Order: sequence, then structure tokens, then C-alpha cells
Amino acid sequence: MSPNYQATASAPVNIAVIKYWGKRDTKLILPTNSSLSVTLDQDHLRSTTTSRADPKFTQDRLWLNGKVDEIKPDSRLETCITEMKRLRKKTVEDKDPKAPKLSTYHVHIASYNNFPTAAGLASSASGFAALVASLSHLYELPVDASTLSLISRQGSGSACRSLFGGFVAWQMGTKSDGSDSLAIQVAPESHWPEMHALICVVSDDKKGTSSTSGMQRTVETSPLLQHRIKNVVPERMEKMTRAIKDKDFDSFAKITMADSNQFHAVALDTEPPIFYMNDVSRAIIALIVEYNRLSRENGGRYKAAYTYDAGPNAVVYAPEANMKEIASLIIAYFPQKAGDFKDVLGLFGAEGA
Ligand code: 2P0
Repeated sequence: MSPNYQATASAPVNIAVIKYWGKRDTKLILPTNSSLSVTLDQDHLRSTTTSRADPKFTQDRLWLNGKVDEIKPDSRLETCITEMKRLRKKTVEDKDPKAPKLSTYHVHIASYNNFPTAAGLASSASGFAALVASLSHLYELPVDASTLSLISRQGSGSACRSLFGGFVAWQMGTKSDGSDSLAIQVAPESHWPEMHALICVVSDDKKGTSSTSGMQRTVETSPLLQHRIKNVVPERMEKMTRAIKDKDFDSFAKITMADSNQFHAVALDTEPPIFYMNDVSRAIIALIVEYNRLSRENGGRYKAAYTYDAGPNAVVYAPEANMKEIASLIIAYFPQKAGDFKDVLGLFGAEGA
């Protein structure tokens, strides 16, 4: 009987507070700017992936939410699997002649998301992070999460950030081979446990313009993106890193909302224009703006920060103490079915990654 080579890992979604939008290399997935995100710790928003290697398998195969998904030649999936096998050979088999030659076996991979895919909830981020984390366990790779992020990045850019918990930066890097375009942890979740996120599912329909094609249209046509890349993001990355290290929610909130606004502005500046937010998204912005204005007018501080990705759903970051009030306000103004709002308690990273 042959030994059982199998491993399971899970990874959560991350929501950027400084947005990635645009590639300078579409094959290697190298971004036009650095980005920074918060990894959400919640059972509702995770991908869980099991990988198995067996000399009897005749090809690599993938099941996504129980359905066979073709691994096309030269696809992002194939690239990630090939790169993981290469890393197994280089870091384990070449060093120890007795190590099983798992890099020569085909793999079967089964992955599940427990939330709607492609609704602007970053399913590709958690999906590719869980895939790479599970293969890393299977292959017992002696490498750190930043090294794995170089590979998950080639599955989906934002996936490099989901290999860490807490507050995570994707450093864009400058090299043309992508070897310095990786994720690092700015601070673990335990650094700022009061930070919570409320996900407001405005719509779980599939989005109209995919991030991959939308962002390249922006690169090709938006003059505003060039301004953002050169003059805006580098300073924001520094200020946001400082805000997180200092647990300065006022600065965190200001930069988060400004960066969400500018991301949607560059989408609108694209030819033809891209609209991700809808009327409900904009009404939630108005509510958070008013909530902050009332607090600040009375000598208080920012109490909440909204951010929107490539879809209409709102994510509201706030100190835990404000969350009940914010959820009540949103439910009062936007009556919904129970379960549409998910208070994401705490922050957490890919298990064992
Ligand atoms: C982000 N988004 O930083 C930004 C904000 C959407 C808006 O990363 O082509 O799915 O696979 O690298 O990672 C969505 O882009 O695109 C994204 P690919 P990805 O989270």
C-alpha cells in the first residue's frame, strides 16, 4: 500500500484599505502600485483546500465547490501548481535523496468557498492562498509565508496578501522577474484586536466587469491612474503603515475612505467607464460620512471607515465598541433579511501557513 500524501489548509479573504488596481506585467502579476489589506477572521469567508499526491494519478485535477474545473495549459492555476512542485524539488528533494519524489506525482485538489464567488468578496484571494497553503503542507516546504506569497500572487494578485493574518502589505517590488513583489505582515491581528469589520452584502450577483480585465483597461486608458501610482499611493502606504503601528483609527479611517474613493474614481476614469458601486453603496457612504461628521462636530473622532472593492458590497471598519451602533444604523436605514450583515469578529490569517 502506498503512503497517504494529503494535506488541508484554509485561508480567509482580505479586504484592501489601499487598493491594488493595475498590472505592469500581466503574466507574472506584478502590480503598478503597492497595496495594504486587513485579513478577515471569520468562518463565513474562507476557502478550504485539500491536496493529494499519488503516483497512480494520471493528471493534475481540480474540483471547485464540488465541480470539476479544468486546469488549462499555461493558466494561472497551472502556473501555481508547477511553481509549487518546483519549490518542493528545490527545497526538499534535491537536498534529501531519501525524500519521496512528490514533485513527480500528479495532484488532485478540492477547494470550497463558503461565500458567493465573484461578488466583490475576493474569492480568488482566499482560493489561491488556500491552494498554495495546502500544497505547501503537502510538500512540507521549509519556506516562509512571504516566499509562498510569490507563488499565490501568480494565481491572483490579491491572493499574496491572504497568506498572512492581521495587517498585510503587498510590496510592488521593482525587479522584472517579480522576485521582490511579495507580501509582508505589517502587524499581527493581536496588535489591534479592537479593529472589526462589518460586511454589508448589497448584492451577491456576479459582477459585471472582472477585476482582471477592468484593471488592464484602466492601465491603458486612465490618466488619473498614473497620478495615483506616482503621487498618491507611495505616501499613503507609509502613512497607513504608521497609522496601524500607532493604532491611530482617525488616520486609518481617513486614508481607507480616501483610497476607496480614488479606486472608484480611476474605475470611472477608464474608457469605457466602470461602475462598481450602486445606489445602495452610495447611500451607505452617505450614512457613514454623516455618522463621522456628527461625532467630530461634537469634539469626537472618526467612528467608522467604509471601503468598496470591485463590486457594490460595503465593508465598514470600526473599533468593536462602535459596531453595534453602526449595524443598528445600517439595518434601520436599509431593512434587510437577517443574515445579510456579517459582523466579522477579530482578524486572522491562513491556518498554519
Ligand atoms: C484589492 N482588488 O486590492 C483590489 C481592490 C479589487 C479592488 O485585488 O487579476 O482579483 O487576479 O490579480 O487580485 C482584485 O484583483 O486580480 C483586487 P488579479 P484580483 O483587493
